Amino acid sequence: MKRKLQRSLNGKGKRIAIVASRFNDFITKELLKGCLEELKKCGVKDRDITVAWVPGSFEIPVVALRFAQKKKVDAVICLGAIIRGETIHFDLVAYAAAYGIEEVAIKTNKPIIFGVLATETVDQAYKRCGIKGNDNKGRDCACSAVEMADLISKL
Ligand code: INI
Repeated sequence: MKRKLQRSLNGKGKRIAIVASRFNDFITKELLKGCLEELKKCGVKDRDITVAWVPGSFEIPVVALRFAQKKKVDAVICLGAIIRGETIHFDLVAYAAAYGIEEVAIKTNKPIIFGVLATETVDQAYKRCGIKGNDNKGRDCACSAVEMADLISKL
């Protein structure tokens, strides 16, 4: 199932923070690359983009919260890659990241975009970050951030 992206996104003047996880950075660097390219296509200026790296997806929410609390940030994009191993660690990190990120959005009333992949295999992650095929979740996240920042500013 493919998500429908809104056409004619205008990110001019929108200030975007990105929190990216270093764990599995062979995937997250690709997500970030796609995200930055798409933000620029939407008209977001380099000077309005801040990127912070964290050790793993578990650490994303606390940094997302710090960014979301800043007046000068209109949306936060969270990028991570959680790939199932042999233990339940995968589930714990995936749930903590997902619920933590959602909590930041609700508490701060800011768009916090969920770009944390949770896949069974490395191959599945390749297919979602543009290494295999054309899908890149980072690109989708850029569009969602611009769309949501615009929507929230109008409500
Ligand atoms: N962090 C990830 O982002 N992806 C993973 O696949 C992963 N696994 O599998 O362990 C992972 N773990 C690290 C975790 O996010 C924290 O950085 C660590 O537990 C320290 O708090």
